[in-house]
Amino acid sequence: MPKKNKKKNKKRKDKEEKKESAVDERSQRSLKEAFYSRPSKKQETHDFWDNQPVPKLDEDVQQIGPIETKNVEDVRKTPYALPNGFEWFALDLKNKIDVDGLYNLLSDHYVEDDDNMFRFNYSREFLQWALMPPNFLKKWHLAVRVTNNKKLVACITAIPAEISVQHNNIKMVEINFLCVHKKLRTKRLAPVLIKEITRRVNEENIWQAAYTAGVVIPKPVAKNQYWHRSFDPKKLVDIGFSSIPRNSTLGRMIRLAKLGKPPNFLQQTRKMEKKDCKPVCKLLADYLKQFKYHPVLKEEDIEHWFLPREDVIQTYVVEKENKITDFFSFYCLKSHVMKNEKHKDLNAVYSYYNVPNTESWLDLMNAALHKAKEEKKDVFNCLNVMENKEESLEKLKFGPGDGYLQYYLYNYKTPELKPNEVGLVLM
Ligand code: MYA
Repeated sequence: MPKKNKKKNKKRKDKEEKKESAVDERSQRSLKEAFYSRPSKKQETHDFWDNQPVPKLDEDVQQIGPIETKNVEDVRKTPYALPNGFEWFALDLKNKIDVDGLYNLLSDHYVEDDDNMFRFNYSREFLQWALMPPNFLKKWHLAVRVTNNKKLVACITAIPAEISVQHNNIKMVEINFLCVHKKLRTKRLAPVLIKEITRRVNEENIWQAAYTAGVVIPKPVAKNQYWHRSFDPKKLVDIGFSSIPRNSTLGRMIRLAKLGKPPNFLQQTRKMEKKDCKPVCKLLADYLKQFKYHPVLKEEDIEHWFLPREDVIQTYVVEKENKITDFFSFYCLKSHVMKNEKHKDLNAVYSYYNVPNTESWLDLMNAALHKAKEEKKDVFNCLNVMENKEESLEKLKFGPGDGYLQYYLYNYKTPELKPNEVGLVLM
């Protein structure tokens, strides 16, 4: 081909790519944030939350520290009363029957998107991973059963954690899996569950908690947004997770979803093994110090949270000259697709902790995308925490979702944090 034509062709190709990348941006923007509610109008009064040690929604928090202090001796000795016909039950998650019970309750009644098209489907293995870290307590795997037939109808969980808030390390709990059976909703059972888990945590001389939610209640510490990188646009469009933007076609979306070149260090990347816990622990601790809200993890925690478990958590380390220099991780979480004949599951992964050290954040995240794609996932999700910043995410063809996730602290004040000051990922 004559040189001139080659130049012309290159120019045209560049122009087309530029155009496609703009279209791509729009197509990503139309991705639906499937799991947490869109920001809703703020509720004025909160009968329950207005009487808890949390800042008011309109409070301009400037201080850092606990809101109230109490003694273990003053903690109520008896569980809170449940409505007649219901009883408290501590789940034994080493027991298959209890794991099945929890799995079934959440599988049918846990978090859905605003249009009730998708519902989280945490696997049994995932629940055991998420709820049995070192020093977990059975009494914090709290459920409500129907007294007659022992059927589980509600739950809430706490796990022990050390969390640094504005450089203060605090022994607290992480609260998760608050769920009430659909037929028992809006009967004020959630406040009873929250009060009872608080009592059980206070019994252990712990007074603070970290949690996230899609709803806005008094008062978020940070508001983060989900971003999505699609691998299978056809399926995502079919199930209503994504839509084809005006000025685009499915074919174009498919073309644009193709991954770029993998980073060179991918050959020096392998799944994390037990022997890597020490260097991974050190790398993560050094990295997380720069954020204002982050977990403090010991080697035994690293072993639990990061060692790969099939279809639950994947961690890859970069090894150079027998040294672990960087790592990345993501967890695997399916959702039920509720209104589709062809597809029953949405197969997603969520970015967990990435520590770029000798490699750039961009290359590390690109490597994570390649590994997740190899595992045949439909979409790679992440929050705009840590270094997951808009300008970098866009380079890897992530698009912002339309939902937000709020981070909270119970009984601890801190000025509101910017999304990238958060160094904590809860599942
Ligand atoms: S977030 C995931 C929450 N789960 C779901 O979204 C699953 C589907 N939904 C349900 O199962 C129910 O709708 C739930 C509410 C159970 C959510 N966090 O019983 P109600 C307040 C906190 O009549 P229901 C996760 O797991 C609401 O503002 N509070 O309502 C983290 C109202 O209070 P107020 C919430 O719809 C959980 C009251 O409940 C939430 O039948 C962290 C209404 O109660 C929510 N997500 O049930 C929990 N949703 O009148 C806090 C509603 O004041 C932990 N409400 O507005 C706090 C720390 C505890 C430990 C402290 C130790 C020191």
